[in-house]
Amino acid sequence: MSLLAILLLLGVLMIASVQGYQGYSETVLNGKKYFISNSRRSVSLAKRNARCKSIGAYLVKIDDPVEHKLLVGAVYRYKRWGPFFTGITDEGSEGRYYNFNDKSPAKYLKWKYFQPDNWWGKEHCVEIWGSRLNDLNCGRRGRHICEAA
Ligand SMILES: [Ca+2]
Ligand SMILES: [Ca+2]
Repeated sequence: MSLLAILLLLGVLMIASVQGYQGYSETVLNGKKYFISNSRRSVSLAKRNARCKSIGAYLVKIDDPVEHKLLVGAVYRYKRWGPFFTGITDEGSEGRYYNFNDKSPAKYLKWKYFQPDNWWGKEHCVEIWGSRLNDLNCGRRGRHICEAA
């Protein structure tokens, strides 16, 4: 391989590494864009949503069984450690789940068995866990999923 070819290849690799919305991996489901955060830093629910907004999105809402299934598939294909936070929460209204971004009631909640359990009274965020949902502590380290606005 010539030096020029190597330099070209390096250039392509560098471009590839900076692509993808500042720390997110993009995936298109049913014609709509979703973004999974590459980082597992611990941030607040509000900060997660703010990060989504910075790329023209919001923390994911799950509206129906179809969207639920598509997201479960996307998380499965991602093949990295979670947890994977959604925008669903019951913060400030225990047991009444709503979407953080617009405060609308959560429409579709397919819980894992024995969930939500509000463990130690401290679980107010919702993650995709396997093929279902679980409530967990909002301050946990983890990724989050944004949905294009
Ligand atoms: Ca709770
Ligand atoms: Ca739980």
